[in-house]
Amino acid sequence: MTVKLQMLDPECFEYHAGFICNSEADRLLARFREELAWRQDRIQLFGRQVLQPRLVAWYGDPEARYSYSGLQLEPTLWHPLLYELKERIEFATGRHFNAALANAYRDGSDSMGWHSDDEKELGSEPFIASISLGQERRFLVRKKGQKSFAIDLQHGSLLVMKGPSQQRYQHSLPKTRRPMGMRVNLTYRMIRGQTDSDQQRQTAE
Ligand SMILES: O=C(O)CCC(=O)C(=O)O
Repeated sequence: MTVKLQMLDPECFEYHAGFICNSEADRLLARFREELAWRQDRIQLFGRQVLQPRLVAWYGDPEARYSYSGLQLEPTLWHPLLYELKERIEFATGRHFNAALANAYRDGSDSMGWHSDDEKELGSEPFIASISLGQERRFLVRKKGQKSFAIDLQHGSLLVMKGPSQQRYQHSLPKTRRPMGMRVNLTYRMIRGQTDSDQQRQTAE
């Protein structure tokens, strides 16, 4: 079921189709798929080491270290086009970002499981700007413990997750048996440095 966009909780989500026009989105997709430092990491899942079902790349300012699913990501310095796009999203949203997680879904068997972006480095109400390039894929959202709804993320679109979205909702990008081409997703984020009290707590643990 595709969501009627007015169903989206406006405190938590905004969807902007055509944030990037088609011809430019085509050009960006071609550059990013060739030029980003893609890697496929192994993660721990139910006690087993498995390959993540997608490629990832982590870019940002030198202090923007991020850990999720047991991985510690050290940022690669900004690719100029990724930085240019960051400035454009900052201008449009009035928010600042110091890092971007890029995901590449090579075909319908690549996916992202249910999760919230609730790592402590993101703060309690992260503002995440997510650009989709290439193959349209179905993005599922559910309020924790409730039925999910779907948004079809179009080439060149911008999805914003903000406010209490990561406390109230989980999201995923499921596998599909339908033939699918490559999709590149760029999620711009603000990584907050550790506070002195975080560091003291960790030292004490
Ligand atoms: O590919 C997508 O749109 C989902 C990305 C995502 O859930 C994430 O990076 O946390």
